[in-house]
Amino acid sequence: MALLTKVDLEKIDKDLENNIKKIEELTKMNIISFFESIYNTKYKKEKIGIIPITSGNGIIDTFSESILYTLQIFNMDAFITNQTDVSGYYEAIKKNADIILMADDLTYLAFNLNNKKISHNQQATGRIYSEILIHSKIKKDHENEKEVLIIGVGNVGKHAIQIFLKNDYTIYIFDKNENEVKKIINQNIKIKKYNPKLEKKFIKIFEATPERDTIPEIALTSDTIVSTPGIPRAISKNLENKYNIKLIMEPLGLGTMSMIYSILK
Ligand code: 2YH
Repeated sequence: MALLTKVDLEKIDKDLENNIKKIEELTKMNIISFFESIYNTKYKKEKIGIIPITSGNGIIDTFSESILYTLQIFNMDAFITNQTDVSGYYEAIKKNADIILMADDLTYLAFNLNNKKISHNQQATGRIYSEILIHSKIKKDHENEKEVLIIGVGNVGKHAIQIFLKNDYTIYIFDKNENEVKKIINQNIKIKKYNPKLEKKFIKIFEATPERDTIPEIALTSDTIVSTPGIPRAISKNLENKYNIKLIMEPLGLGTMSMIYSILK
């Protein structure tokens, strides 16, 4: 799994602002209503404690600060603990946190101490980036509006598959792990192996891989929406501009908001 770096988070303010604007344009919904409607929850001034974690590769410079920035953009009451790890947890509870957020190298979680709901970043990320595609209002009457190409069927992509299945999509999957692809296509008739030779175009593409430039040109049209939490960049700048792609791509904030809304009341 890719570990975020300071460089990925460098432009979190601009990234977040641009992506929120694009999501609002695509879904015709205000961003907060969008999160509320997906999870059927509301933020009611819960206090959120962010705990820096030193284990494994240690503290990522600006990780906790980027989370705090995101929560503040959404007018949430949040703080970063002065202490790290177990002492940070203790501090968060003592400061009356309702929700805690913390991440090591494998897991980024949100836990609501009041209702015991817990969220894993991979699941919440898979969910939000697929919901964006599902709720995007497509201008023209496309026959393949209920088809999606999913590139990368790791932990995030697998969650996306479940969301698209629930919404009755036909799902084309691609992953360099052929065995995994075989296993998944056998699970449901609505999941098919993507074959680039068929020259099939997609209006909706979901990407979650740790690789660069994974989106094939052959799948693109001038109406394609690409939704990707993937780091590094799933589509080259060149292809993005050539097809005027509507691109939702942001390293941390949208996944974090998805985690929070999933554990609220
Ligand atoms: O970036 C990560 C992992 N890839 C898990 C995220 C799941 N999508 N972890 C961040 C580690 C943060 C560090 N321990 C800190 O600064 O607290």
